[in-house]
Amino acid sequence: MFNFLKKKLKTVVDKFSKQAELELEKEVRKQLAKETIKKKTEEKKKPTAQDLEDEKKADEAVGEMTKDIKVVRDNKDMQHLDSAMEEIRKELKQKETELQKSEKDKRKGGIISRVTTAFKTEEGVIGKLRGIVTTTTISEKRFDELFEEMEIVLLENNVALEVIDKIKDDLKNAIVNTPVPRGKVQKAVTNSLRESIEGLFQVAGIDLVASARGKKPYVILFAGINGSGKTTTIAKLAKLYKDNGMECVIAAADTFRAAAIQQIQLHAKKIGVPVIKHDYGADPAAVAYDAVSYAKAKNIDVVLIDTAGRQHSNKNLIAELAKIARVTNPDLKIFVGESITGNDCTNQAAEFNNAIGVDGIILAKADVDEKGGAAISVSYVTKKPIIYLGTGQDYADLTPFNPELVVKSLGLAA
Ligand SMILES: Nc1nc2c(ncn2[C@@H]2O[C@H](COP(=O)(O)OP(=O)(O)OP(=O)(O)O)[C@@H](O)[C@H]2O)c(=O)[nH]1
Ligand SMILES: [Mg+2]
Repeated sequence: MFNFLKKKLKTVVDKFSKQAELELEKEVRKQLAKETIKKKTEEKKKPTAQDLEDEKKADEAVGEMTKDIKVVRDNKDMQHLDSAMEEIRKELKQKETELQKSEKDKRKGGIISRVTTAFKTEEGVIGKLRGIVTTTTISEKRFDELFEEMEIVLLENNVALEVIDKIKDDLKNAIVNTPVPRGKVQKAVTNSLRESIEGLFQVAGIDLVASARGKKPYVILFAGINGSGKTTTIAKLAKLYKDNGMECVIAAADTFRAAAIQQIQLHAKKIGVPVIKHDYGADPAAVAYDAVSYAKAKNIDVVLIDTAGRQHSNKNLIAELAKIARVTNPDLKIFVGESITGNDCTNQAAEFNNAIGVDGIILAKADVDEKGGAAISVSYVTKKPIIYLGTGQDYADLTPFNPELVVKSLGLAA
């Protein structure tokens, strides 16, 4: 899962970071240039011949010392800035002592004070440089332009719009509103993406086995559009409960699709769990009700209600689903979505949630989903947890969902 998105994301993050880095560099240079011009205009006043001679000597003395500052100005990190400051301080002390020894005339004070002033000016410049280097950020306008490509990658991979907005806001906060040292943009971008994506899964998860131990019978209703993976997921869960020493009964409440009852019976036989069924065309609510009664009578732990696939837009079929829920009063309503359908899956989950109130989501066919947009988005959009990912057609192909899995699969782990 996420293979395609992972690859694309890496390329776009690299490119974004490089461009943002250049942008930052440009911005710092612009500000430094402004600073230099300001300094030059401040310095200009009419010098006397004496001044000129003193200035020349002072310049020579300062020249050496300011070499480091120039390097810093060009492109150095803060560590270099600090060591340059230290060096210059030491050199100034030395120069002062030298000059005090060699210059015996009245101008001595003049030259020394010029060196000191020159140094102070440079120290002031360094202070400003420090300010510029540590507080410069790229402009919001340029950020928006640079983010466009990332936005396209996220859209192409079925990430929902509101999720893209959140990722963008978080990233803007991390590199526009917060100064990032040069050379550290890529790290800042990766960290921001990781935290932003982790933040998409703030709803509490559901442990299906532990929850079912807390109530008997524990009734779970499964819903979703046609072919999303409901029946297969129910079979996987029946096996999971059995493996955990719990008894299940399956309600064959898809009385609509041809062969649906045979399909679930076949699974049930393989796993060794009973099925409650009526004829095709029967009221699915009655089938589900019978399954719950059977579980109560036989002291069975869990009732799994299989339902026919339906579109959220089909009012009659949604009303039928609501009736099943009314009659059986399930402990959990699970939306089973098809991961590969991306944004459609996210929208359907939201619609089913509006229509019948969903407690959790299982995303089937995650094994064939190279993009993963639904897994990234659906929980944030619906505020419901993803409980499991269906990762194949075997009963064991059910992977508990956790956000670290997403972050790791996207190559964003810390
Ligand atoms: N690769 C893969 N295939 C799956 C997964 N889950 C289900 N399938 C396949 O998807 C197809 C449809 O699965 P079903 O379980 O019948 O889906 P359904 O939602 O019950 O379908 P309807 O009852 O017709 O609405 C079957 O061929 C399954 O084997 C999964 O996690 N991975
Ligand atoms: Mg089915």
